[in-house]
Amino acid sequence: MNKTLIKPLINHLTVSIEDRQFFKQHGFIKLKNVFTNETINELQRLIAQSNGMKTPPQSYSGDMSRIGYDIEEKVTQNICNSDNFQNLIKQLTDDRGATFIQGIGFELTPNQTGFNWHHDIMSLCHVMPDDLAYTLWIPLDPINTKEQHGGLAYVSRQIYSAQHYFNLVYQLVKQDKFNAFVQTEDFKNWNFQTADPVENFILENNKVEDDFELGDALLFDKFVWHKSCTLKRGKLTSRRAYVMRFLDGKARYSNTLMEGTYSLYQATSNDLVTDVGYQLAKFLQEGEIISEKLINFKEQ
Ligand SMILES: O=C(O)CCC(=O)C(=O)O
Repeated sequence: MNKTLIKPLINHLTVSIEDRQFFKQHGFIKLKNVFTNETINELQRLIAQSNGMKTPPQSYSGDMSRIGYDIEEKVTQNICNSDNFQNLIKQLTDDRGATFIQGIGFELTPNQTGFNWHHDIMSLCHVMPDDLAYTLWIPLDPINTKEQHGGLAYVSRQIYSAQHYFNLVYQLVKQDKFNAFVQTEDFKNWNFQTADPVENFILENNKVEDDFELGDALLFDKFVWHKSCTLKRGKLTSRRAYVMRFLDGKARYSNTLMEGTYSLYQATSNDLVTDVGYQLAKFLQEGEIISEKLINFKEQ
């Protein structure tokens, strides 16, 4: 086939030194015009047709109409394998690159608040606490902060980072009497995923909320606090987003943190929504550099 007829899924983007510096300092970056219209159409189709998209469990603190884990198809693989995409991620990670682990779909309808301030320890608990992992949030409807909102709000990790939670949970799950402790009321009252009132106050006062056109995306690392913004009533009948989670090219696997975090979650009577950690465990030992073992584990 004539190669010039194949349309790229991802536009070619060059990231400036200032952008790289910004991402390192703040932990997030808005990427303009990354995806072509064809890719956005494919992703809209993917989440509309996915059997995985369903009403979220009651136990979710968020008010979201549909959510689905492990939503991946050819389009996801094509994005990950695209030279332009790999090049973009390399530019933002000092050449380390990143390994894809999971695709998730979200849909918010008018007046729904989505998820409160949180960090993604549940989704990104497979790596050592200090090692990096990323979320690429791809809105599938335009976000206009002067009209309906419905996007994401986030806070620079220079102002308030979630890093200490990853360390705290890692220390907790390594303690001898950890299993007994998580059965106590002291533990059950501890919320390790969402912000407490003081944190809420700080996060609300320092939040950034951007507009997004179709094709734009937000990349943020695992230490960035973020929340959904309520979709106000207006012409959009819902706001959809496709989320891709990645582990940094130098991130080391942690079975201890993964199993420990899953058991903390279950100790608070929640069912696991995904077993991606157990799937990774089939290929990896504690401390191994994930990208050296798995180029893309969903293709293994
Ligand atoms: O799309 C949303 O509103 C939620 C996304 C989110 O919180 C996440 O990907 O962690």
